[in-house]
Amino acid sequence: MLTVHHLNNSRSQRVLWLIEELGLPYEIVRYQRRADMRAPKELLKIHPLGKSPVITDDGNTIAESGAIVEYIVATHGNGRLIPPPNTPERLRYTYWLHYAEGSAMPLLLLKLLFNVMPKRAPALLRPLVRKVSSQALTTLVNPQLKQHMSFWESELEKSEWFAGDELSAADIQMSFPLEAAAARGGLEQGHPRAMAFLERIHARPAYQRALEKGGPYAVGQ
Ligand SMILES: N[C@@H](CCC(=O)N[C@@H](CS)C(=O)NCC(=O)O)C(=O)O
Repeated sequence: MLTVHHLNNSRSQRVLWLIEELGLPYEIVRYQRRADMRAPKELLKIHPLGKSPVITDDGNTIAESGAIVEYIVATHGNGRLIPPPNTPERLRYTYWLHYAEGSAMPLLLLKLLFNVMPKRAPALLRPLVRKVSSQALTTLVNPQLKQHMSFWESELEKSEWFAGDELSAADIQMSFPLEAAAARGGLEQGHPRAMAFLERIHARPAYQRALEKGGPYAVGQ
């Protein structure tokens, strides 16, 4: 039985959505974030890094959302949510599947960190930390994030979904960076296609069922 070890308000929401799109049977084991937003220690019993998502299935334990998406689509997908091999769509699919966590999320995490650091710094150091963070945001993070968001916008101009005209698991993987960018990256300014993408996915019955199962979800807030 496919089991999702689900941390509330986290990337594992994406895995629930994928499984709901495929209509597969599964069970959820729930974990609550601690007050400091870290995962509870019990997740370490499932995988040495103690992060979410992680799934278990048929004696396998699989962590890292891209690897989980690949595994579920290959093992249980029956050819669904993945473009046929040796097509331009398949190449785009592979690219976005890796890009989401490899390139987009590190930038969005830096944005979150530099925004939070001044608030968490000891009072005496706060002005200095604020200055350093603000400089890092202005010179390093924000310009790159802007470039990435324009890239998403231009790709969504080519086709409605990231890998072509059909929804694929790459869109499910890309949903988290787009949701994070809408919450804290300024996506709503000048990226109508990316915002329409979010509206389209939020309207999907499988997305809504996954939300009901996963519980409150507020990426980046
Ligand atoms: N690149 C990993 C990131 C995993 C990750 O950082 N997960 C977060 C939840 S969104 C987590 O477990 N945070 C709690 C913690 O680090 O203690 C993936 O996509 O699976």
